[in-house]
Amino acid sequence: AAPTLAVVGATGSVGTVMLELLSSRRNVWGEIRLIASASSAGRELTCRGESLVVRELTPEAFDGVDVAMFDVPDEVSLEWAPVAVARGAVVVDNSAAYRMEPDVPLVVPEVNQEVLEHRPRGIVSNANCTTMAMIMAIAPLHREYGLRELVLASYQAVSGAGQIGVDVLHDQLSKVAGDRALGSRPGNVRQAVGDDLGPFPAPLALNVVPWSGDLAQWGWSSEELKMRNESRKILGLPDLKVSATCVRVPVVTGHSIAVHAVFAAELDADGARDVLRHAPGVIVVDDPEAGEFPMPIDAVGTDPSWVGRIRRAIDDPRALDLFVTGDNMRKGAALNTVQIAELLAADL
Ligand code: 11C
Repeated sequence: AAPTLAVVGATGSVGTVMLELLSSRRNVWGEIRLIASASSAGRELTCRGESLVVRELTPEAFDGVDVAMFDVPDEVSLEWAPVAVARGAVVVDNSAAYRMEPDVPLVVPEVNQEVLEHRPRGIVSNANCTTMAMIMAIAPLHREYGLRELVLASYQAVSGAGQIGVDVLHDQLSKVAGDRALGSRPGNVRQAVGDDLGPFPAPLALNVVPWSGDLAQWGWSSEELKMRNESRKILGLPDLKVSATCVRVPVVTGHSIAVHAVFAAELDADGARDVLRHAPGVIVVDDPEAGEFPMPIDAVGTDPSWVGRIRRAIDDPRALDLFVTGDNMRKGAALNTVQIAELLAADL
């Protein structure tokens, strides 16, 4: 019989994209079971053209489930992924809860699909959305030239912080629209936006905020450490040097990353462009004279990582600078989770 899939967190914004993907991709599933917290249970959602009633998250909800995709807060995954496993499911978890556990594979199918085989805890992790967009471009370059170091700056969309982030940005934009005095004197944007900043430490409208996630250690944010630690794990390079500065920008969906990558071998931009053109899940958009760059307004709603501005560093023949944009809700979250679930289904 075709395998049963559970979607845990089905009513959230990533859950919504998961249902869209399941409705449009090759249909490998038998039953699809939607699960959410008690407050969302009973809601009806459409998947594969069928209306499905959301079930409450209980141990019994996992009975008969082969694969369970989780998009819930870290603490909910910590509590419930082992429950799903105990009931017989393999869990694909999009939270940060298990990513760095040595006995949990952190899988990006185009990059390290082979690690999926070894999952002694029955849990597979999905990478952070900022890491994901970048790693799709860097992994093929690493295979060709041998990666030594990454210096990264992210430009992250507000949807990374959930629907609340999107709502807050739109509210702020409507408060600042039309007032041409705003942004030319200190404090006047803060005043126009008011105190309700949602999940962000400062206004996003007419601004950029060099902070994403929580304070981790030594002044680094959790998002910056995720980019470092997850890149090391996915690429199998435990000593890779990574410095990231994570920045939130007034974009709804589409995380971008400016990358300075240093390699063991000398390289040139044309060779790198050629490597990237042949890489799965990557699209090269690199014609500045024609105004063609990777940008969130174009990448949103698409599957690949868009890569452009590909240049060899002027001062180092072993270093490359490039710009990457990817839809943080799709490949950055829902799509990669669905891809892993499909690989598991094929192996059942
Ligand atoms: C953001 N990347 O843009 C974060 C959201 O570890 O999965 C995802 C956090 C995570 O705010």
